[in-house]
Amino acid sequence: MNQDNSRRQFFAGAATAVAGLAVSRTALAGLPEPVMRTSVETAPPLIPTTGRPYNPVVTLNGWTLPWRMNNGFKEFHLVAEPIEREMAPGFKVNMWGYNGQSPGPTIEVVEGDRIRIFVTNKLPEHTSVHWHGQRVPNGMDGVSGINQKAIPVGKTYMYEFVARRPGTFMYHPHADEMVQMAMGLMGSWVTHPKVKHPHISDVDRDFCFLLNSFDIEPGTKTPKINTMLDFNIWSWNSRVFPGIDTLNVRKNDRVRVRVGNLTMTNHPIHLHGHEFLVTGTDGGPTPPSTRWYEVTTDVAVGQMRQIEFVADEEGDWAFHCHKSHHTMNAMGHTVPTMVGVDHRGLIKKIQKTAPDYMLMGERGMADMGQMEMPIPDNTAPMMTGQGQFGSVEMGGMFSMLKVRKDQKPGDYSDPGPYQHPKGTVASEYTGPLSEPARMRSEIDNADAAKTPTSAVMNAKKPSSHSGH
Ligand SMILES: [Cu+2]
Repeated sequence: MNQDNSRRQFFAGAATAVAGLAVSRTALAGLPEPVMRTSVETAPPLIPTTGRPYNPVVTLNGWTLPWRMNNGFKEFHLVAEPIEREMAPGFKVNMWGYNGQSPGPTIEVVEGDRIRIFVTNKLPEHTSVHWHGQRVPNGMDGVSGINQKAIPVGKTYMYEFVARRPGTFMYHPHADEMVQMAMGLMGSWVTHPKVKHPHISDVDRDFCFLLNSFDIEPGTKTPKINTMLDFNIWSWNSRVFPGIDTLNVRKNDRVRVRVGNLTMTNHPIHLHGHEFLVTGTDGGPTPPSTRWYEVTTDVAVGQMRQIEFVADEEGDWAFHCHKSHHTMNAMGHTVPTMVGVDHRGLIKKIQKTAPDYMLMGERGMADMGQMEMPIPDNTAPMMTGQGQFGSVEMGGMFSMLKVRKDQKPGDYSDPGPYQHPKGTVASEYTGPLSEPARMRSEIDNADAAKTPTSAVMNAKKPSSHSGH
């Protein structure tokens, strides 16, 4: 991300909105001007200049919504509207979002803050907002039909409540919910502690993002809204690898990552190179006596998790969902398993009638990450990304934690690929090779002595994959 430029534009925009409103008493009584942002770059932390102080979070490929103070209320203005989100370079999707983006901007407040949120509906149908996980008066909970009337098209509703407990939360519609979430309508919410909390540590870097998913036919631009389970695009904040920014930190930083899951399946989130503690869940900060170290934490549907660790190992560490089909982009599930099948001879016959036919899969699918496969326009390749040693063969819910000793405090820019110290990279062994003794004796002892070893290796696995 272009840190300086992004910071300058962002604060210029925020300052204009706030200054414009401060000039007139009548303006203060009215609706706050909505702050919009269309960039997919990770915005620098929004340092609070009004209200109670706190240490801001950084939203991956997102931003925090500026507010205005009005007679003791912290006022925000969300606008629900159709938007276009670039999920990865060259892959643009029609979504529904808030204030120019899907997900909407992160809302950051402090425990005890009195909150007023104006929600303007510019969608083609009614909506509502549910403040997932928070303690609110029942009529502010946002379930249309039960807690409030749905917000009609073109209308603005007002929500008012006190941010009663610190933690990681989410917001999303609770009206035609399946469709509106399938279109990307959602956002993160962080309530910071008012005073030092015994179970909330001070951290040097605090990241947050939502897990979300879409069903987008390759070559098309609009998610299928009636999909229940069979999604094919697995994203963090409506971005897929290599479109997800990396988490860039300074060596020995204490790092917190807040993750919320608004997909329809669970995601085991896995970090390489470090052990972490789950320091918070949907219910708020966890008591230290209940914590244990892990390298993978499962985030179930509708849940939030906060993980914390000290980034004391330098390098580029993979950080991803451990469901292997969630680190791929759209593919056809009807691709048969061809591992171990010898196609030689067959391909020439097929190419006589279909000259473009490419053979894949008989040696695994890594070829797909390396070949320039012809794919429809506006599609993220299934397995993609280039690292300093070649193809990464990933997609979807994949990023990296980049730990550098010379990353400056407060600098979130990408330091580039890690420069490994000499002799610390796995490399080819070129010494003498001896015959494996065990294999030799097994073959000598059995009748299999007559069987060629190649036949033993030539197993074919039938495929009948469907669903997840
Ligand atoms: Cu997953």
